[in-house]
Amino acid sequence: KTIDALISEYFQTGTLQDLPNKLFINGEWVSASTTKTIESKDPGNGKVFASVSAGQAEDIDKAVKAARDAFINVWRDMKPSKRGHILSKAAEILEQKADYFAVVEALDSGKPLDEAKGDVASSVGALRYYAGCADKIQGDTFPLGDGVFSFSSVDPVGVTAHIIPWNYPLATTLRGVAPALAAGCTAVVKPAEQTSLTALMLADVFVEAGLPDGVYNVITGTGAEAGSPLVNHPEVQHITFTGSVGTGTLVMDAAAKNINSVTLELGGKSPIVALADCDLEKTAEGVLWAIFYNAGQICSAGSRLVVERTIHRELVDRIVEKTSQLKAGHALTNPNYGAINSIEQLEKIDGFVERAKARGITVACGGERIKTKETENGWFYAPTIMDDVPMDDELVQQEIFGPVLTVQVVDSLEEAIKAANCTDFALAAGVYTQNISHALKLSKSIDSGQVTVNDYWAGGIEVPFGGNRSSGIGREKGLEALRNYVTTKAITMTF
Ligand code: TXE
Repeated sequence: KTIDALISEYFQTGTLQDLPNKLFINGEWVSASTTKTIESKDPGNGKVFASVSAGQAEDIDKAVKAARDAFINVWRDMKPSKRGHILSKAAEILEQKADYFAVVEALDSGKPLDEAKGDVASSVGALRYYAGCADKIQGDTFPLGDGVFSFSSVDPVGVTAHIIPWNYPLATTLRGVAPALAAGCTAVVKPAEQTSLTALMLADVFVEAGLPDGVYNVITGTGAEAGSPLVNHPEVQHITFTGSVGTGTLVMDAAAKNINSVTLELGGKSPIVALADCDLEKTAEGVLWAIFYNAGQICSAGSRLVVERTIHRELVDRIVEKTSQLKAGHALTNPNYGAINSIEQLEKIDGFVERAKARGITVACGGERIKTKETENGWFYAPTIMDDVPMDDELVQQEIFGPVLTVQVVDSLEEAIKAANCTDFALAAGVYTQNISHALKLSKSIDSGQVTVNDYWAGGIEVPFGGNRSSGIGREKGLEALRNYVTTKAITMTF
């Protein structure tokens, strides 16, 4: 079906044909052990358009056992270049089905269709990148002198669990699953209950690509009923989790009980430092998209602007001016500004802003839900800028996970560094300056997993991604991600 046919089917019927609603275990679509289901709601109008199964501990157990068998019997020992070939094939198939995936992703998450297309393209990119890595994971030799030969074998860890959030459902799934599979591990995925469809649809892509049964399994369900049994399962060897700090703590606790490794990609409150000598236009444009892309529902969104006083007024005015270009609407009408994923998240954002207003904090723009003809009864929040906020305010300290930019005004480079590092989070940061020494100084001094200079979203699958402190543990993307899924065995022989 063409993209236009899919869109008109949705607007005429309120759903799409053939959306998956079963669990995918051991290469087969199977019913869950209960008849309970979870509704998928369209954030653009609040209506239910699909439903998925509420998987239970029993289903998780079946999926983990299938993944364990597939690991031991097929995938672990398959020639790595063949594993890579299957992943390449999956990339090709996903690319052919990109429009279908983008439409479903946009509907499920509320993000504009073009943003969803970008997510599918980056997911294809992740599959291709790690397909190429499959036969390049190799060991070392160690010098022990005459009569001894010592070398290492780098082996897959086993069954890996992937707990996925709702803001980048497909892209986060493949960001973890692609390197895991390339390394020779098998996977059990638990998507977010709000956005389960594309992880399920991916199963058909893998089947068509020739992935052996049991290598990729998907159990939809709630965090408590499906996520918790998965991360607590004794046969799981590594957990890759993206989500909130609170749930991340529970995941790490579960991993500790089984002595498992974890990759935790948690929240952020990432600063963008704008120095007096920055290119104001480029900075305003960079900040606009750093906070308002995906309506701010990005762990690494640039949610705090740390700006030197001499340019504060002009820069904020320019960003405010630019927010008038953002037009909210239903994801499938392809606006340039999308919805908030759930009513709960919308209320959370509203709560932060209303409390700040009550404390007397200046609202430079936005500060309310959007209710227009285009947004019907959907969950939309206006692009919001809260100006000149004190360092200890909750707007500075806590992750809002929505389209709210918090501005902090500083008087020197030293103050800017202090302001940038003033939260418990340390995920990402941006720097806007024309002075290379200042750019280097800030890049080194800001505590974060990544810093970009003069273009907030520069980067790609090649670049390691992750945070420090409350923002998490470990890195995804790049060659570093492969380390999450392997263990080193040292073999020493005497002769
Ligand atoms: O997150 P949860 P929620 C932040 C953001 C947001 C807040 C709450 O600030 O407002 O978290 O969102 C699964 N064992 N981020 O409630 O609970 C759950 O089913 C195992 C930032 O959605 O962390 C889902 O699949 N799994 C983030 C996933 O964890 C459990 C993206 C994330 O849900 C579980 C999303 C349990 N006990 C939210 N409980 C980012 N870093 O990008 C829940 N889950």
